[in-house]
This record gives sequence, structure tokens and C-alpha cells, in this order.
Amino acid sequence: MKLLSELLSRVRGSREEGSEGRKDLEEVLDKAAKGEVLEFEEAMSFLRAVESRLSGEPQVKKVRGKVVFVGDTHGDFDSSKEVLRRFKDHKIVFLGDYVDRGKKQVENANFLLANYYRHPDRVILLRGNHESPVVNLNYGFMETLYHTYGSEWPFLFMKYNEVFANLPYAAEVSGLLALHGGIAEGLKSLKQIRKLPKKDMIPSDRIAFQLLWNDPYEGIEEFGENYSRGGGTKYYGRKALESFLKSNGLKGMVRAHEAYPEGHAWLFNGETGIEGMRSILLSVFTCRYYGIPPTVALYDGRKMEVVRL
Ligand SMILES: [Mn+2]
Repeated sequence: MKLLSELLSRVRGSREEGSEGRKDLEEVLDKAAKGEVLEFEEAMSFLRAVESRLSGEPQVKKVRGKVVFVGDTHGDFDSSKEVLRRFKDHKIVFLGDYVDRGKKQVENANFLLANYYRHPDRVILLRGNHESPVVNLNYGFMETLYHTYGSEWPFLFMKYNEVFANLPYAAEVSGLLALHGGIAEGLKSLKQIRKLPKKDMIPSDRIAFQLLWNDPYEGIEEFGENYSRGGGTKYYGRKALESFLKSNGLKGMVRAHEAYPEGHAWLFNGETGIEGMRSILLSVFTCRYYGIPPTVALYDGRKMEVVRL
């Protein structure tokens, strides 16, 4: 935490002001949208533009129409690219975890952020637990920036994370709740998510933290300590999810965060009224670096279909 605050004060200092990248933003966006690694000044002006657009996003995005849900990509630029190429007539809800672990983290982040910037109604980016400096300092992103940008890495590390802190926590997609980890203990209503503070980098809010970190577990009904992740994270059970969905007029939930062997998993039996939705919770994972098939889910408001990339 001390390192972070030192970084913050350095970045907020002289370098950011008065060193505007003069390159035409459109040109920079072209490069980023192809997943290219940008030069330092280009990257800063690109990220400032994306941040300003994201800062106007609500914490719960409302999405209608034909949708693809995409789980963790973790630097799997190829999967992200494939989704945009293959599902041209769909809106795409990315469920978070764009950086850390994989081989093309900067490329993946730039590609997704630039495509969001240009098509904010088609490319919806939600926040994952790795879109936080306390996580991506330790799992690969910081190192990647260091190797890419040398001594300038702290400025970009903080700027990417300022951008990430503006990503919405959830989406409401034709009766389904979509988010990275799951429901939180103490969460009763979607309104609570709508009111969560923006720019909460860590995040410090307990509900926000759990939305990004929690896992489902068939062995409990309500909430329990999540010993495998620790640090205040929780497991949620079928009853907890069922009552949250019911009291918020929702049919089911789609989340990511865990790499099941099949690339997806159905959890918590229950009726949704949606064809192909075999239970009230679908977990999906899309990164190809985990030895599992990268998987997405298609949903048009009536029917759910799991598809391998
Ligand atoms: Mn995750």
C-alpha cells in the first residue's frame, strides 16, 4: 500500500500535466484498437480519453439484444480478437480480468479499451478483481509494463489502474445479472451496486470487493468464508442467490472468475424460464492459457447457448 501511495504522488506530480501527447487521438486509437503496444505519450493520451468516457458509465450497465458473455481473458488477446471478429451482430459483455498472467496483457487491454471507446454500446467492459493495483502489482501486469516501458512504468501502471477503477461492476442483460465474481453478503438490491463509488481503486467498499472476488459453492445455502481465496472473500450458496434474484426481478446470473475444466459450469438448480439455461447460475471462462477450452455464452433474451471458441 505504501508503494502505491508513493506511485500515486509521483504520477500526480509534474509528468502528467503539461506533457500532452500531441499525436492525433484517432491515430492512436487505430493502433490501440489493433492491439498494438503504444509509445508512452500515445498510451497516456489514449488512457486519458478512455478514462473520461468510462467515468460517465453507470455501475450497472443495462444491455438489450443479442449478447455474448466473455469470461476472464487475462492477456489472451487472441480470444478477445476472435470474439469481436466472430460475433459481429452481437453486443459483447466482457466479465473482467483483462490483465495479469497471460502473454499479451497490454495488447489485450488496449484492444478492449479502444474498442469500448469506439463502440461503447457494443463492447461492454465490466471490472474484474485483477482490475485493481493491489492485484495487478503482483500477478504480471506491473512486470509487463516495466519490461515494455522501462523507468516510465509507474505512470502507466497508475493510469491503467485509474482507467480500470471506472469500469462498471455489473450489467443487467435482459433479466440476467452479469458480473465478475458474484453476489455479496449484505447486498440486497441492485440499487446498492448502482450507488457504489466510482474510482474506488482498491476497491475499499466491502460490497464492491465481494462482487469482484466471491465464488459460488454448492455446499452452502447462504454465505460462508471463502478459505481458498481468503482476505474477506465469501462463498455464496443457492438460497442466497435465489433470494437476491427473486427480490430484484432477475431470472439468473452469469459470472466468470473461475476456470472450470469444461470452460463453463452450471450451478444451483432452479428454473429461469430461459431456454438452454440449465440452472440459475452460469460460470464462463475464456482465457486459453489455463488448459481448458476458452468458452463464451450467447444470449438473446430468450435462449442461452454455451459456445467454445
Ligand atoms: Mn477473477
